[in-house]
Order: sequence, then structure tokens, then C-alpha cells
Amino acid sequence: MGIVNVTPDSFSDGGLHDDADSAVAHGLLLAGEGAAILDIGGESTRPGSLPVPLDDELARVVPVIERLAAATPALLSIDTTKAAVARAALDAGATMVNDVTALRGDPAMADLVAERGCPVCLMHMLGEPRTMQDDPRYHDVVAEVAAFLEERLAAAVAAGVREEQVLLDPGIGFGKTVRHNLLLLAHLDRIAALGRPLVLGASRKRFIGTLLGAEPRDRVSGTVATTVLGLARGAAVVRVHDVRPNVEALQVAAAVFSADAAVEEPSR
Ligand code: PMM
Repeated sequence: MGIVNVTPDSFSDGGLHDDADSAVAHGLLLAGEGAAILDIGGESTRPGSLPVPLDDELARVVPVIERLAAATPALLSIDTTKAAVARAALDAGATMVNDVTALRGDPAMADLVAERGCPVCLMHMLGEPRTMQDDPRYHDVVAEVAAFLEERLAAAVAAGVREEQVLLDPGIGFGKTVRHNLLLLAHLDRIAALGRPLVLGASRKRFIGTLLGAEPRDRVSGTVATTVLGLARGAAVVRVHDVRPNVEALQVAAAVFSADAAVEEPSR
């Protein structure tokens, strides 16, 4: 999943693609590099960020989705917490909703997703973007994130969303210290055990910067490490800014993981 942030203020690429032309060009570049899904967002969720007015968010994402839908076979995902934005994005050609509030942000979102029958990604976040990095605490971060996602999956199903349409995401960096993020990556298999496809969004995030002492654009190798570990521990989708290096790492790692099966196949 390649990230197309049509925002002036996202943490690693804010302002780079905040006009429709450059956002569309960037989406096409990422699709050409091997992204099967493009995740288009018009509201930054960086720590400390404030909500964006509905009309601004619509004006950022809808034209980009319309143009990408006509120009690439990649699936288009709308990264929003607002049902009105998701509805307009689905009408414009998106086929998936990525909601970082896991259907808690807008009471109309669950009904919309149920009605449209589209895939939805439910993500864990402690608190809200404005305050989430103010001393986040857990007793057992992996168990608490898993329990939260299990509860949100049940809530979605209760609202009429088909279980087969739900993807889950531990929300790397959303109300988590470096250690919390590392524990979630180390035990991602316990989140995958919930039985739904897992989305991992670690790309260029601050914990990588802390480990490497690197600015966002210099966190690509660190991101690739999380991609390979994510694959090993059951992630189905990796949400990344830098598609080519991550796709190449996945191709090689996937070939290694399937080596035994490929050799044994003929003798079965
Ligand atoms: N991270 C960001 C935004 N949306 N959605 C999901 N499902 N998972 C994430 O980890 C996630 C997300 C923040 O990163 P960005 O500013 O680079 O988009």
C-alpha cells in the first residue's frame, strides 16, 4: 500500500503532494513501482495535529481519487475518519476505507461501510492525534491492542460490516512509545492471530528515527526492516511511502519463506 498524502503537514511528506497534479503523479509513480493499493489521505494524523474542516478535506482528496481511478488499476483506499469524506471518495472511485479511529470517530462511518460492503481497515490508537504522544501507558501493550482490535471487529460486525471485509492494524506510532512500537512489531503474530489480514504502518515513523538518529527521508532502510519482519510475523499489507525498496525486499523475503514449499511440492 503506497501512501499519497494530499496534505500540507504530514510528518514525512507534508507539502510535497498537496496539489492535485503532484498527488496524482506521485500515486501513479507508486503504482508503477508495484503498489497494489494507494492510500489517499487529506488530513494529517501526525502527533499534535488538529482536525481539518470537511470541505478542505473533500477538496483535497476527491479530485485526486477521480483522476487516479481513471489512470491506474491499483485499488484506491481513502484514509479518513469522516463518513462524508469516505462516501465522496467511494463515489469518486475508491474501493476501501482506512479509518484510524476504527469507526469511533464518526457515528455514520460504520453504517456507510456496511451499506457499501467495502473493505475497511480498523486501526488502534490510544487517545487522539492532538494528545496521543503525551505519556502513553499500557499494562501489556500487545494484549491491549489485540483486545481493542477484537472489540472493534465485533462492533463493526454488529453494525452490519461483513467480517471478511475487515483488516486490522496495530497503529504503530499512535499513542505509543518507542518500546511499545518495538513490542508490537516483535509480537505482531499475536495480532495476526485475530484471523483478519493485518496492515502494518511503520513507514518512516519516529521510532525508526530515534533508533537511527535519522530524519524521515533517511528512514527507508529502517522501514524495510519492519516490512520484512512484518511479513515474517503475518502482516498482509504494508503501508509505505517508499514503494520500490519495500516491494523488492518483500519479493526476496517471500521467495525465501516459500523455498521449502517450492522444493517439496513435486514429491507430494
Ligand atoms: N499511519 C498514518 C496515517 N494513516 N493508517 C493506517 N491504517 N495505519 C497507519 O499506521 C497510519 C495510517 C500516519 O502516517 P503518514 O502521515 O505518513 O500517513
